[in-house]
Amino acid sequence: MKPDQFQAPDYYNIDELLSEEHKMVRDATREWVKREVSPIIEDAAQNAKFPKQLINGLAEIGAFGPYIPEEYGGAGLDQVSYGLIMQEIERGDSGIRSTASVQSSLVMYPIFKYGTEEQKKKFLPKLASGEFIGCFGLTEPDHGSNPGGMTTNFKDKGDHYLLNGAKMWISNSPFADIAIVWAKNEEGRIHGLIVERGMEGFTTPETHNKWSLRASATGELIFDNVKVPKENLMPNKSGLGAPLGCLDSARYGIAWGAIGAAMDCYDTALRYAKEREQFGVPIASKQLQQKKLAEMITEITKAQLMAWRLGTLRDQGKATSAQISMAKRNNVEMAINIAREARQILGGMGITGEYSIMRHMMNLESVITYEGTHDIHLLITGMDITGHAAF
Ligand code: TGC
Ligand code: FAD
Repeated sequence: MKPDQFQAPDYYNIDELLSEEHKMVRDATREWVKREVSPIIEDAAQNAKFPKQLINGLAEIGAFGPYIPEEYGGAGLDQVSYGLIMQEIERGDSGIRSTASVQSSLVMYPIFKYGTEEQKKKFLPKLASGEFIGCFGLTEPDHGSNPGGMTTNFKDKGDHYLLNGAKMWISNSPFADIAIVWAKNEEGRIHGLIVERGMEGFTTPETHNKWSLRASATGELIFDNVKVPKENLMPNKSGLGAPLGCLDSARYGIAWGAIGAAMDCYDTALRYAKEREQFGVPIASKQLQQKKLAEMITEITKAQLMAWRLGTLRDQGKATSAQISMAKRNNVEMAINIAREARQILGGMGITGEYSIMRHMMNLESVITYEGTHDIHLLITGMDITGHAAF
C-alpha cells in the first residue's frame, strides 16, 4: 500500500469552530492512525484478520469510552471530541472504528447508564484500558430491523437467570470478553444482561467470507441454557428504548466516522488526479474529473457542518434521536457515493489494495446497513416530520 500522505480537507474553516482540546484530540488520533493503522490495515483486510495489536493503542488514545467519566477509566471528553476521534479512526478503516464504537457506545455506555455501581467498577476501567473487549448483541437471525420481535429470553431460576437464544452479525463477538445481551424476561420485557466468556453454554462462532469490514471480526452469540448470575442484569432501564438509547450514541459516532472515510477517498483521488497524466495533461485539468472532485468537497463540507452542529446539540443535551438518524443516513450515503466516484478517478488502480478507496467502499456497505439501515433511518425522519410510523 502507498505511504499515507493524507491531508484533511477543511473548505469552510471548520477548525475555527473547534476548541484547542478538540484539535489536540483530533490531531493525536490522526497521528496515531498514520503511524499504527495505515501501515498494517491493508494486510489485515486482505487476510480478514482483526489487528488485535491495535487494542492497546486505541485505549491509549482514549478511543474506548472517550465521554465516560475519568473516575471509571474513561477520558471524560465531550461529544464533539468523541466524534472527531471516530472520524479519524474511520479515516484509517471502518472496522477499527467499529471496535471503538462498540466498546464505547454499545458496551461501556449501557453499563454506565443502566448498570449498578458494582458493575461500573468491575467492568468500565477494564474496558477503557482494553484489558476487556466487549460486544453488543441485539440483532437475531429473524429480527434485524425489528429488534422488538426478538426471541432470546431468560427465566428467573431463583439464584440465577437461565438464558436461551441466538444473536447474529455481532461485531467483535469471536474474541469479546463480555457481551451486552438484550433478551426478554417471562413477561416479554426487554432487559440487558452482561454475559461473560467462559459461562457454560455460551459460544461465539465467527462469521466468515465477508467482502466488507474484513479487518473487523463478526460472529454469532449462542446461548444454550446459560446460567447468568443475577448481579449481571443491568437494572436501571428496560424495554426496547434501552438498547435504542445506546444506538443513538453509536449512530452519532458513525455520522462522524463516515466523514473520515469520505475525506480519505477524496484526498486520495485529488492527489491522484493532479499526478496522473493522460493525453499529455493531468486528468485534474479535465472538467469531468473536476465535477467529481468539486461535488465531493461540497458534500464533505455539508456533512462536516451537520456533524459539528449535532455534536454541539448533544453537548447541550438537546439532540433528538431523529436528528441523529438524519446525520447517520446522510453522512454514510455521502461517503459511499464519494468512495464510488473516487474509485473511478483512479481508473484501474482504484480496484487495487495499493490505495484505500476500494476497502472504504466495501466497508461502507456494512456501515450503511448496521446501526439501522438506510431505509429505517429515512422512515425515522418520515415519522418525525409526519407523526406516522411507516415501519
Ligand atoms: P418503537 O415503538 O418506535 O420504540 C420502542 C421504544 O423505544 C423508544 N425509542 C428510543 N429510545 C431511545 N433512542 C431511540 N433512538 C429510540 N427510538 C425509539 C420509544 O420511545 C419506545 O419507548 P417506550 O418507552 O414507549 O417503550 O419501536 P419499534 O419496534 O416500532 O421500532 C422502531 C425502529 C424501527 C426505529 C427501531 O426498531 C430501530 O431503530 N430498528 C433498527 C435496528 C438497529 O438499528 N439495529 C442495530 C443493531 S446494533 C448494530 O448494528 C451494531 S453495529 C456495530 C458496529 O459499529 O460494528
Ligand atoms: P433486515 O431487517 O432483514 O432488512 C432487509 C432489507 O429490508 C433492508 O434493506 C431494510 O432496509 C429493509 N426493511 C426492513 N424493514 C423495513 C420496513 N419496515 N420498511 C421498508 N424496508 C424495510 N447487530 C448487533 O446487534 N450488534 C452488532 O455488533 C452488529 N454488528 C454488525 C456488523 C456487520 C458487519 C453487519 C453487516 C451487521 C451488524 N449488525 C449488528 C446487524 C445490523 O444491525 C443489521 O444487519 C441491520 O440492523 C439490518 O438487519 P438485517 O440484516 O436483518 O436486515
